[in-house]
Amino acid sequence: MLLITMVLSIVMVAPGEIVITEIMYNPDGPTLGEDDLFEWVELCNRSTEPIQLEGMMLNDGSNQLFLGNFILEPMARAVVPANESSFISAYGSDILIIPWSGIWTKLSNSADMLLLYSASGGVLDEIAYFDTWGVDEEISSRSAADGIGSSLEKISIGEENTETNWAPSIDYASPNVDPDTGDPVCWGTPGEVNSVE
Ligand SMILES: [Ca+2]
Ligand SMILES: [Ca+2]
Ligand SMILES: [Ca+2]
Repeated sequence: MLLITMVLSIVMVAPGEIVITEIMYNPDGPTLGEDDLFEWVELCNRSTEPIQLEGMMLNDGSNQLFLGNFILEPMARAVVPANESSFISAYGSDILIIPWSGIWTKLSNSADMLLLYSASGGVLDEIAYFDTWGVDEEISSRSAADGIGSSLEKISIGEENTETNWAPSIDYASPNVDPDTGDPVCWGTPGEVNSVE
C-alpha cells in the first residue's frame, strides 16, 4: 500500500506544483570562482502535499540531469547545485540540497532554457531566460544577475515565466564577502523565499 501511494504521488505531480523559482546562471566569478561550479537552480513545492522528486529531470535542450531521492515539503524550497561542495563553501551547509546525477545543464551567461520534467515525462515548468532580464538602464546596461552577484528570482511564483515576472535578487544568503569592497559576492536566496517576491 505504501508503494502504491508513492507511485501515485510521483505520477500525479501536475504542472505548476514543482516550479523553478530562482536561477544563479552567472555567479560572480572574479571573487567566487568558476562559473560552472557555482551555478544553481532553486525549486519550490507549491502543492499542499510532500512530493518525491526522484526521477524528475532538468534539461536545457542538450544536457540532462536527473533528481535523486528527495522529499520536498509543501511550500519548501531546495537547491540543485552545479557542484555541491562549491555551493556549500559559498552558502554554508544549512540549505536543502537535492541530489542529482547526469550532466549539469550549464546555465549560459547570455540566454538559456530550463525544462523541468516529472518522473513520468510531463513538463512541470519551463523557462527561457536572457541576460537582458533585469537590466536597469539608469544604473547599467548589464543586469545585476549577469555576473555582478545577483541571482535571477521569480516574483510571483504561481504566474508565467515572463521577463517581467523575474528580477535580480536584492538580498543575499551568502556569508562570502568581497575583500576589496566588503560587499557580498553572491547574492540570492537559495532555499528561502525570494527577495523580490
Ligand atoms: Ca553560467
Ligand atoms: Ca545550458
Ligand atoms: Ca529563493
